Order: sequence, then C-alpha cells, then structure tokens
Amino acid sequence: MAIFMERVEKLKKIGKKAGIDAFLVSSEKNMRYFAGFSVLAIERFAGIMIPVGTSAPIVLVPKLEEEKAKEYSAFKEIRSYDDSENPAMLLRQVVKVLRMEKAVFGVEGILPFKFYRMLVECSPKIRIEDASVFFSQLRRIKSYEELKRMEKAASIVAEGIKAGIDFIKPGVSELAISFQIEKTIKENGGESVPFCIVLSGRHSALPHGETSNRKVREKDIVLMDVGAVYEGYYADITRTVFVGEATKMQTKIYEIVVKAQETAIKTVKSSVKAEEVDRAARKIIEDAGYGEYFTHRTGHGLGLEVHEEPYIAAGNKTVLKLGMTFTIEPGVYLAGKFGVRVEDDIAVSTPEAKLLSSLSKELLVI
Ligand SMILES: [Mn+2]
Repeated sequence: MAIFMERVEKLKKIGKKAGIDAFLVSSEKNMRYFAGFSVLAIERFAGIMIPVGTSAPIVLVPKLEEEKAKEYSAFKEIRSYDDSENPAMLLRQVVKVLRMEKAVFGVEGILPFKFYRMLVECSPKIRIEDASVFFSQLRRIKSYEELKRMEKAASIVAEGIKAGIDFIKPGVSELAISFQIEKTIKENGGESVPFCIVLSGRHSALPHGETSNRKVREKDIVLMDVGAVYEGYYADITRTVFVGEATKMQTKIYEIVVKAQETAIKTVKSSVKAEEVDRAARKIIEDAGYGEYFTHRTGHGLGLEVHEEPYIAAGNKTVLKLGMTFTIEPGVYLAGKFGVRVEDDIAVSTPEAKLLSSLSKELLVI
C-alpha cells in the first residue's frame, strides 16, 4: 500500500506546482496505478478524487463495485451510488464536502465526455484542465517491481511465440498458430492476450494486418506480433520467421531490420532523446535504400498500457531516463510481397539498455 501513497504524494506535488487543486482519475489504468484497484468506468461512473491539499483521496464507485473497492483500494474513503441514483449527485456532494466548488481539476484526456460534463455541472466556477502529461510523467518511470512484472510478461510472451514457431508448418492457418500462442501464454500465467497477430505470406506486408484463415504455404514468411499482460503490465514482442526457405531478398531485408533494431537498442541510454533512437533505426534502413518502406515510428512506451509515453518517434525530444520502458520495432513492408518486423521490449538502464525479453533474432527457417 505504501507504493500507492507514494505515487499519490508525487502527484500532489506536481499538482501544487501546476496550480491544480484536485485530480479526478477515472481510467482503469490510472485507477490501478494510483489506488491499486480498478473498475472499468465506461457506462457507470467511477473515479478517484485526489485533492492536492491534505484531504484523503475519495473513491467513487457504483454500488456493485463497492466490495471490490473495500478489498483492494489503497484508499479507504469509499462512496458509492446504486443504479437508482444519479452519480452526478454523488460527485456534486463530494465536490461540496471537499470545498472544491471553485477548484481547478486535473483530469485525463481520455475522460469520457459524459463524466466531464458531470464534473462541469457540479459548480459554475469549476475549471477543468487536461492533466494527462502529469500522469504519464509518473507512469513512464518504472519502479523495480514494475520492471520485474514487465520482464515476467516478456518471458511469457516469448514462450508463446516459441510455441507458435513450433506449430508453424505448411497447411496450418494463421488463426491456429495464433491460438497456440495465446494458449501457451495463458498456461504460463499471462492474464490476457489483447492481441496476437499472425500474418503469413503477403499479409505480412500489412503492419497491423488481421489474422485470418489463410493457411501457411511453403516459402511463406510468418510475422507474429503478440501482446500479453502479467499482473497488469504489458509485453509486446514481434518475430518474423521463414517457412521452407528465405529468398535472397528476404534474407537481405531481415538482416537490415535486425541491424536497425540492434543499432537503435545500442543508442538507448539516459540523456539521449527519444527521436535519436528512432533516427538510429531509420538511418540503417534508409542507408540500405528502404527508408520509404519503414512506415511507422520505431517504438512506443509500454507499461500498464500497450501504447504510452515515451514514443520513440521522429520529433519526440523527450529525454530518456532510467526506468523508462518501450519497444524497439523497426520494420520494412514491401506491399504485395512481404514484410519483416522485429520487436523487443527494453528498459533504459546503465551502462546499457536492458532487454526485458530474450528471444533469438537469428534468421529462422522452419
Ligand atoms: Mn508494439
């Protein structure tokens, strides 16, 4: 529980500096991060009101989530409403109790509009600001415990991809391979597999193609991009393998992508800018003449969410710091032919970046 108090204290400090009087956190991920429990607030309102002053955070939940909140929430001031009541009234009460009728509230950019409106309507003098940047400022630096979970998530995804590779042969479908991966991940303790993309043959040229009934054929390329969650934390790994043989062209592209990925990983250290890591990967692919076929950023932050800060992209001047975690996943996609992507999860560490996942990148012909 100490960890949640610590996070809330840090948030309060940031809020004070930024002129925010209270935060309202309503997303599943931020509730989990700041209070140790979460409910999915899409239809029914739920949230945690975190005053920047001395008052304790107040947890607001629908009645049916009250017991869960009592058991898991780090904060014990819990208020609930039942389905016959209007949550707007409860929110208004809480604003009144906290004397926040003229307050500046910091909310998430993704706060549902209907919840935003409930807050606006609490009092005519309330001001609401997007505090997303403050939440991510805290969340993007991972603690030792968070890193351990992410490593575990990565090792589970690696097991899944290995099982997928073992299963690949001509005649099996992308969906069947995907099922093997997903099954193995769950057998190994992965709590969910939000995506498990398997693309074969020319499908592999679609960076986010859809897994289909297409059956793998001799001389196909197979790309697997898998994300799974362990104790709330994501891993996201991609491997590309070859069936029967890899043509000269495929081998060449594969080697370029791996070189781009490894070069980018080597540039990662604290004080380097996110855009420099992107540049390092991109330069290798551009110099090889395939720049126009690397159509996305080099990576994205990873943690409680699969895409979060810091984004490893051109123009992102965020300075990397110890404990930041993100993917490095360059790719080359030749439309109508094939695509190659190789993705690993890494943490900014010292003296060099730490790979959270360990899965071979040797060119593999099955
Ligand atoms: Mn990814």
